[in-house]
Amino acid sequence: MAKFIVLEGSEGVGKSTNLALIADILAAHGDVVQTREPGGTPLAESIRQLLLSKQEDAPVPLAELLLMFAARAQHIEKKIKPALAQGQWVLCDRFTGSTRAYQGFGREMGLQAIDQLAELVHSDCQPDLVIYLDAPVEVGLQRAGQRSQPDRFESEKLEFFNKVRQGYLAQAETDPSWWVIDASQPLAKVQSDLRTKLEDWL
Ligand code: Z5A
Repeated sequence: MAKFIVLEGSEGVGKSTNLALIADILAAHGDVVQTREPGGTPLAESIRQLLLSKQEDAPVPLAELLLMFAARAQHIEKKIKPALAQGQWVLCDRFTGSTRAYQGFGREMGLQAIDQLAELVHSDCQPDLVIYLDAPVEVGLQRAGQRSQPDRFESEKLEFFNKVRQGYLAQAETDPSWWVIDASQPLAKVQSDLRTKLEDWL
């Protein structure tokens, strides 16, 4: 049966790069819908623009959190659930694990409100597997560093991304549906680790 798989990790660790490999592996097992958060539907992509763009009236942390879940509610109802109902695999770049890491830990909002929103928005739609690409923050930032115009999140300081990583590691430690892949390794090794684990799991 097709499942809901999420790829997580902080800035520049290689999510986009490895999404293609995972989609290829899954394609041998059925149709794959590749998507991302925030985003994935026209409305949710518009919310993504609001969240990522640098503007004078930047969202305060609570507005940022609520916008993440507004986009997610739309994405789940319009795209994720219909795909799963049709027996398609859903492969999503980021999900609520990002919210716990970025808003819960990075913005220091804690997990209580996030867990309540997650319960409200998707208690009936949880990832079957979360693949977390882990690397020291400096490695990801260096890889992503080539970008000429960093967005609002990419403009955060090292300290913020270190808290985000702690948030990810805390989730991976306590949730058995999470895998940790060492993304600081050369790409060929990251991809062979991913392939081996995923093919075993499938
Ligand atoms: N956000 C949030 O705060 N709360 C939420 O609930 C959600 C999101 C859902 C948008 O995410 C922002 O939204 C995100 C968190 C926030 N901001 N940040 N930071 P995004 O996914 O669009 O943005 P991103 O994380 O910045 O994606 P990214 O920078 O594109 O990173 P990536 O996809 O993980 O990396 P990549 O593009 O695949 O790789 C970067 C470079 O490294 C590239 O040149 C690769 O060729 C290279 N690379 C990849 N792997 C390797 C290895 N192993 N060795 C050497 N080089 C490598």
